[in-house]
Amino acid sequence: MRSAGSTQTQLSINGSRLMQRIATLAEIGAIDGGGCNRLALTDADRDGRNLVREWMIELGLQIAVDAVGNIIGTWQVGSGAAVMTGSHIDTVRTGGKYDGNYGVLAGLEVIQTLQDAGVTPSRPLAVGIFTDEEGARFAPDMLGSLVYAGGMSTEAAHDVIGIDGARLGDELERIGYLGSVPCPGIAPHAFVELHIEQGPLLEVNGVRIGAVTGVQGISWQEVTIHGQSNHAGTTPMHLRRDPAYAAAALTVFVRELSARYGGHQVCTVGKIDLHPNLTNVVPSRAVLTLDVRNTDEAILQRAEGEIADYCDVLAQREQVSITRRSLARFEPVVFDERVVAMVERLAIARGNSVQRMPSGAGHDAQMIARMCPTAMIFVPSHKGLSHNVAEHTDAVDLIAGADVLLDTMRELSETTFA
Ligand code: HGY
Ligand code: MN
Ligand code: MN
Repeated sequence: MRSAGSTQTQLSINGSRLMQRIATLAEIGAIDGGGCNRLALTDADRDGRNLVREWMIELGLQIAVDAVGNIIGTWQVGSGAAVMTGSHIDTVRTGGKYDGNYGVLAGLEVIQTLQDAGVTPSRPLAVGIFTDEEGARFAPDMLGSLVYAGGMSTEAAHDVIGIDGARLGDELERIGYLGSVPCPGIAPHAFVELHIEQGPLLEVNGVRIGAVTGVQGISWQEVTIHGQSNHAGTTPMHLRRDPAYAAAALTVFVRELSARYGGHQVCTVGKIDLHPNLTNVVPSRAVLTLDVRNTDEAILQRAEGEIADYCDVLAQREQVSITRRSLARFEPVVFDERVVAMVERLAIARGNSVQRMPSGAGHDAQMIARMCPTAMIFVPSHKGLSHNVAEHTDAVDLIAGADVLLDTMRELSETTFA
């Protein structure tokens, strides 16, 4: 790897402009408590897309919308494949202002800073807004970047049915983002994503910048449990075939599995739907989701195996039927050491405290890493909160992270990866 970037004059992003854009975007889909609800491909997501696309046009970027609605804004300067940054602007139902939004808007800020300074990089710079990163409405998560990277066909993505019964392709058309640019997308020269940590580590350690080494493996399953609907008052306990009880037992089991495994093992039951969901009826059906993650693929597979075995035991014991459907399955990803080391060096050169760390959350970078040298930059999350309206990162940290993104993108545009 050769890099001519280190002799560049140091620039700094316009912090108030970045903070203003974050605040303006956060007004779209704003909910009580200061957060956002812009589930993928809803009207609110459309409105957020329209706003950021306007900002891209104001910067003179060439806009490409692809077949799954990814928006790629490119500053067509220099030559060769673009250095790309980006993230997502869809949110979970109780999202914060920064998850995803920060990385997209910092990418625009980097380009505007260079334009203001009359500095033209040797390569095009691109900012990606990837569709449905959260996967909260349409599974899997990171769907848009997965299709962009060739990990899922456009047709399969269009046919994904959301938790509300909507078809992804129909929703893309309805909000006007069924683009004509084919997927997979053009491989960038390199990709670097700036994101809030969404965990407690940086703040607890008093460190400002995370040089992210990779992303842990993710296994999402939908578990459907059928029992027998019955009268809550007349049905003796020993005669019940109660899916709600089975769902609760499975929830406790995965919590205890995480405690037994320790380390990076995490399990979450985020969604439980009972039918008919009435006070005086023993349910006939329970549908729940399992989100199981680990940085180690072998341990993640062991956890999946234990869960499958427990479901068999539970079905037998409670006389219910249990079926499982995979919603997402991604192996752990290790980022390119050359880019991780660049992030680390440039962050230190700016006087930041830095530490290397894996990401507990999924990110678009883990998909684009299939196409080109990729890494991520983290800034602290206050109290480690995210997917929560109280999500917060101090402006000084957000600005510091964007300056590291600026330096990294500049150096990547002058770097040749042998
Ligand atoms: O699920 C995740 O980790 C990400 O927020 N989509
Ligand atoms: Mn995110
Ligand atoms: Mn998220």
